Amino acid sequence: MRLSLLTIALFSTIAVAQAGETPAPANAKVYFINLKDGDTVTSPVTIRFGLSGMGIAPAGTQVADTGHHHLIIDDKIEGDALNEAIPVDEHHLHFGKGQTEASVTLPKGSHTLQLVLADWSHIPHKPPVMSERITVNVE
Ligand SMILES: [Cu+2]
Repeated sequence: MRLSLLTIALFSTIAVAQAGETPAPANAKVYFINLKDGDTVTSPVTIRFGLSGMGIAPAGTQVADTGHHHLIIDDKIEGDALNEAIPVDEHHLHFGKGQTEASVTLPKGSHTLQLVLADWSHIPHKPPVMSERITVNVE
């Protein structure tokens, strides 16, 4: 009993220590190069990811001041989620090969888009490096 409690405590400590601890330079900035809030687009839409103050490294490669892009569609990453690996689903696209643009298929209608850089293990940096969340209309 005592042993298992200790094990749980140890694992929790490790999890907390690893979460969202990769530092980002204060001047780091991620942004949409070719889209702005209110744009009307057709699907598939080519989205170009801008990054300044940091570099790109593929997922799994741990290098200081780098990360890989994530496109968040119709969702947001906030609160505790900022300390956890970004999920992998249709609302959270990972560009773990180091891609800086993508052709993305979106259903017709209004959608929010946000870029989030995350570290080698898909966890946002500290402080988080996120673009503004824009709304586009897909025709
Ligand atoms: Cu990722």
